[in-house]
Parts: sequence; C-alpha cells; structure tokens
Amino acid sequence: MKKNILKITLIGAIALMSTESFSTNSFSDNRIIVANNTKTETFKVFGNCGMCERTIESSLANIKGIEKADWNKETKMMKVIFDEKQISLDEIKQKIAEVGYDTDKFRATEKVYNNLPGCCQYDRPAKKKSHNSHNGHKH
Ligand SMILES: [Cu+2]
Repeated sequence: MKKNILKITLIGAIALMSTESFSTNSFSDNRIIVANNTKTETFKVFGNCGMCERTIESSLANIKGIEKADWNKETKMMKVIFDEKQISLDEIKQKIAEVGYDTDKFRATEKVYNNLPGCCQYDRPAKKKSHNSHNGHKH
C-alpha cells in the first residue's frame, strides 16, 4: 500500500517535470502566433472631456479580452479592439455604463452619473417623464 503511493508520487513528479520542459519548448516555438479572434468595433459613448476619456477607457483596462480601448473626446467615438470569444460588445457597453457613461444600448444609472465630476456630466437625452407627474394633486 505504502509502496504504491510512493510510486504514484514518483510518476506524478516525473510527469510534472516532463510537461514543464515540454511547455517551455513549445512556448518558445509559438511566440510569434498572434490571437486572431480579435474584432474592432467603433461606437458612440456620451462624454465631455479628457477626464471622461480616462474614466471611460479605464472601465475597460485590465478586462479579459480587451486589447485596446480608445475614446475620442472630439468625436465621442469609442474604438475597442477585443477578443470576441472572451467578451461581447454588450458586455463592453455594460462596463462603460457602470462607470457612468451612456451608449446606444446601455444607460448609466442616475446614481453613477450624478457621481461624475461636474465637468463630466455630459448632456444626456432627457429621461421620459411620467405623464402623471403634473396631475392628481390632492391638496
Ligand atoms: Cu469629463
């Protein structure tokens, strides 16, 4: 019984060693291969200034699948290069909405928007007003 366990451990150690050297070899051989699932999308993100630019772009920094995110404050256009297999365009827009910026598809919540610095509170399309807001006074 004890001998068997020792044997398995030994085999495991050898296997580990061989995979390690194998992966080291294959790594150096395949270094030039570039991921080819990347997609480039350009879409509008509402915003004002350079500070918005930083906030918008940082919402996609360190996100898996994002290769490049660039927002232009003059044109308000966002260019994202991403790996479709790791993140979808909707998820990207959702991330941007989470830091306070509207896109065609996802709207930032009032709370996040209101927390943006004053200069960053871009003009957003007015929210539809309730038809009942001016009726029904009971005083
Ligand atoms: Cu701003």
